[in-house]
Amino acid sequence: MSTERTLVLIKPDGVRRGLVGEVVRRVEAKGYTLAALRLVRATPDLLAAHYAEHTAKPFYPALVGYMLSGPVVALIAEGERVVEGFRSLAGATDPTTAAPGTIRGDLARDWGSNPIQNIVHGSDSPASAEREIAIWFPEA
Ligand code: DAT
Ligand code: MG
Repeated sequence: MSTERTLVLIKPDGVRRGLVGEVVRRVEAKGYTLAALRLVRATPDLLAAHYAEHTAKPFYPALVGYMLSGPVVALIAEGERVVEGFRSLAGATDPTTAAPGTIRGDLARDWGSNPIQNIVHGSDSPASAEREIAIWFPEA
């Protein structure tokens, strides 16, 4: 692999609120290349693989319910240090305290519901990215 890749998910709240274009715009405006993009309905098995590190956490059932609540947009973004770069664009996990200027800081908030709804997922390391890309884009 010459260029680094990351997996971005626009979660069901992002799709429902019409924010697909805005998220993709930010990825493109930053200068990263889109290598693949698709609208997907997650399944419990797919989410168990994707969130393997979280399946034992108390918030996991609520997280799965949220991720199954509507379609998700999955995309692969490419570019030097894109994993770190997209995490920086996405902002902190908690949308209330995510910095203004970030996707979560600008577009997400606490709705008083479990789990945290924060619009996007971004892989947290190049190794996670390749693992997650194989789950969401088995042909890539
Ligand atoms: P991130 O998405 O910033 O990598 P993570 O991997 O720790 O965060 O958690 C995955 C998702 O699970 C996160 O985007 C929102 C949800 N989540 C994390 N911690 C939570 C908690 N304590 N309560 C409810 N939902 C949580
Ligand atoms: Mg994570």
